[in-house]
Amino acid sequence: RLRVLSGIQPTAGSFHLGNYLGAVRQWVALQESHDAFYMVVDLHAITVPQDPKELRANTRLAAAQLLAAGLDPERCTLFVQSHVPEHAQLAWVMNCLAGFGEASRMTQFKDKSAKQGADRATVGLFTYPILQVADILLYQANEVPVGEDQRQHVELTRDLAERFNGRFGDTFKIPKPYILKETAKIYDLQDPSIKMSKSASTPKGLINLLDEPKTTAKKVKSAVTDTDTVIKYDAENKPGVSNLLTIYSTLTGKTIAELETEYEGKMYGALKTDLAEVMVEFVTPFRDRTQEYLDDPETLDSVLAKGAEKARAVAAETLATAYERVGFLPAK
Ligand code: AQP
Repeated sequence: RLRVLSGIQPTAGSFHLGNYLGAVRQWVALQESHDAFYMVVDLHAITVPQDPKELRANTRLAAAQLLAAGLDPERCTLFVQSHVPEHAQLAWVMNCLAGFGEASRMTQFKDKSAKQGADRATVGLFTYPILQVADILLYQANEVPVGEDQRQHVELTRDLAERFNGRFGDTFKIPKPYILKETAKIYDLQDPSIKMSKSASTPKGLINLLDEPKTTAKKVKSAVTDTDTVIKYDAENKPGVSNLLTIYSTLTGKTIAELETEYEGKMYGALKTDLAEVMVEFVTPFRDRTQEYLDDPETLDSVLAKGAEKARAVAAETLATAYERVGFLPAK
């Protein structure tokens, strides 16, 4: 079995539709065919200021949402990043291998630090991609299921793994990004030229899965389309409608072509009303299931404890090999 590894931040509380369609949905599918490791990346979360109480609550909330989305602890390893100290330990080694220039070229860092003001961005935000490199390499992952915005970080992982292997001998698997073309980038409902994101989207453009279903329906119905009237997929000229068709198609399993036929001659309003209904049908049980997991924190914590134990067994072995290759004197 090939191995996959991926993570999600516990920062915003609710997952948004981009997180789900771009990443989490694939995680659920891949646990059937792959040896799957998924984590809530709380170490990444503190690259921007977090309230400690909220961070703890949001970490449980993220795990609850992953289970609600369909991750099954019998089929995958689900854990919290900070429960496995090897992440931070390997990250240091990788920090010492990465060039300052190559880290400076990470577009996500450039965007996020520009937003915060370069002087206010933390060093942690700068080295965040290197921590991600360590996350992936520790598990010898073959594939990394993520959205398009993470492609550059997986490329960096490949570069650093090759550099390490070249310098110290074959140690790490070279991972590949696993990015589904159709859902690689879900766009903001109000501004379909930008990705749906918790930091860049306005509340109306962002579908939070834990919002009141009524609010979600309203957001879908007021999604920006275009002045044309034809319902067809054309990402370049009709980005708003194309985004809605992608979402509709993924949530229902109908192909885009089927939807185009179904909506031939119909108005945008009809598409939005139907999609609003599809969305409500999706988020309502998702919210309920999330709440059920939250209502039983002991079970949730025990799932995470077992996950951490399984993850640590793999991570510790890789770290020990990496330390040995680097030349650290083994502790007796
Ligand atoms: N719009 C999106 N379309 C497709 N995939 C997306 N992902 C995020 N947005 C989209 C994917 O979700 C996974 C988890 O990402 P994250 O941990 O970075 O989650 P986030 O911080 O909630 O994502 P945001 O909203 O993108 O955060 P900001 O605004 O801070 O940048 C990843 O696999 C990601 O690709």
